[in-house]
Amino acid sequence: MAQAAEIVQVFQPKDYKSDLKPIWCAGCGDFGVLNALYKAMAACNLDPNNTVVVSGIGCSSRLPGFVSTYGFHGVHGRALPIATGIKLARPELNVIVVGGDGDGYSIGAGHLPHCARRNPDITYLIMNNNVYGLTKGQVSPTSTIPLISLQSKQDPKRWKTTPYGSTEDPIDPIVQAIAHDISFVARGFSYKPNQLADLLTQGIRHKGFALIDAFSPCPTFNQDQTDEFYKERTYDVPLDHDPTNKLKAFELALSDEGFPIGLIYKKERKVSVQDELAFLRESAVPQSLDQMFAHFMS
Ligand SMILES: Cc1ncc(C[n+]2csc(CCOP(=O)(O)OP(=O)(O)O)c2C)c(N)n1
Ligand code: SF4
Repeated sequence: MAQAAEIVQVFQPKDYKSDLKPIWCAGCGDFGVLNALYKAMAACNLDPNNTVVVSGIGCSSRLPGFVSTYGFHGVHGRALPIATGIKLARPELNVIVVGGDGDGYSIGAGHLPHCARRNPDITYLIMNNNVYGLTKGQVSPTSTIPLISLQSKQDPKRWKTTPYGSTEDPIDPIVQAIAHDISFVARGFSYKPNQLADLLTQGIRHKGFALIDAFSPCPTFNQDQTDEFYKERTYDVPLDHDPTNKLKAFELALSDEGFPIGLIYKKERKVSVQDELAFLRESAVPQSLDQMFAHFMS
């Protein structure tokens, strides 16, 4: 008897575009990141019906609206717990988390080490523009000293968000991620979209929590960390770098030669929390809203 042929669904990057056109400013780095994400989703052949893109709040966090998968536009800084909850309840879904450096490294920073400990099988893409874009140019934890937005330089009376620029030392998200033992740590650049797409592809395929920090310049509010700034200071991770060597990963991340772009750290970690707590799923997840209300009202 003839065997039924296996149906392999092949998606193209265009299949992930939604009907909404991005409303980012002309020249925003997030366009390059979005295109890289479309390519990576196609490379992983993610079924849009089985994929959810979760975000916090910010210009970058608008991204789920521009992708034709399920989406969850969450609360500022809380994308990771929402995504972890989705993965716990529906482990068969592909869960991709997106947001800005303000969202992930400022208000949401406390979630990173704990998400690293739980190691859920989700991918976190941070569009790092070293500034708060949506709220018009305040400094973020990755702003260099002294970041003063264009408007502040030209007309401090009108733009007062950061009149003295950044006064605090920036954090290094890659060094922090390695210290937290996040099981896949990479850095990309929106002006190198093919390389970023490849890193995202690897991150989505990685079993465990993957963090990809992508430089994504904001030409409207950050005149210091521009595309030119990063073009001059980024370089490819050397071919002989061993990402499984934690000390070498720290060495690379801490090097003052510039910003390495590529896979920096990778560790096979124990099975993720969503598998360990699988036994809770049947009893913990109400099958309907009515059941949920009944559960909490009883
Ligand atoms: C609880 C809470 N605090 C503050 C805000 C205001 N807020 C909205 S977006 C944002 C920062 C956006 O910066 P980032 O996350 O880096 O994203 P970008 O806009 O640069 O892409 C802030 C402070 C908010 N919406 N909710
Ligand atoms: S304000 Fe900056 S981050 Fe926001 S859309 Fe414009 S260029 Fe992009």
